[in-house]
Amino acid sequence: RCSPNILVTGTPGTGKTTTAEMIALATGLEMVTVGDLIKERGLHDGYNDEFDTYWLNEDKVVDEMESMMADGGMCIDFHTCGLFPERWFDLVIVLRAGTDKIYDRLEGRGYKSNKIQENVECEIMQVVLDEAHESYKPKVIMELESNTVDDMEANVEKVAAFVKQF
Ligand code: DAT
Repeated sequence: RCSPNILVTGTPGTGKTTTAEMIALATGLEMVTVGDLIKERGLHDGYNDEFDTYWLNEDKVVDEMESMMADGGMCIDFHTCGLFPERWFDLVIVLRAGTDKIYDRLEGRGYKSNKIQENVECEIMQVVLDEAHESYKPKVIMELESNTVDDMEANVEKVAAFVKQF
């Protein structure tokens, strides 16, 4: 492929969707928020009331996305990464943020306290970073701080440079 596929992953509230939007604007890659795709196309097994989220159906998600990933040029964002085939991605960005930032951002989004707590623990335990290392080669993984707007702008510049030299 002549244009890369990029995955932006990380705990909810680390800034994936915002960062992926800015990457798409800066590079011309097409952005897909996988969480929205799951809702719009029903790629789930119903609703989990306890955690206010859909039960993920990994096979439905991967089958649906296979053709859109085939030719490159995609920047996708999702809060977990182990379900995607390794061959899809040329760059896997793992965004990290302080637990105070995660807390404030998710509270601002109206999340219930058990869901905020679950995600704060996920970030402390670096669950998504570990999952990325289990699923992708070290050379494609880029761990980036996303605490401030300056961080985000610097991250987008790094990714834009990667896309340019691809
Ligand atoms: P995610 O997609 O990881 O759940 P988001 O992109 O929706 O996160 O961001 C959540 C909120 O936090 C949103 O209001 C934008 C803000 N935000 C994200 N990253 C930020 C950063 N690096 N600096 C300041 N605010 C940020």
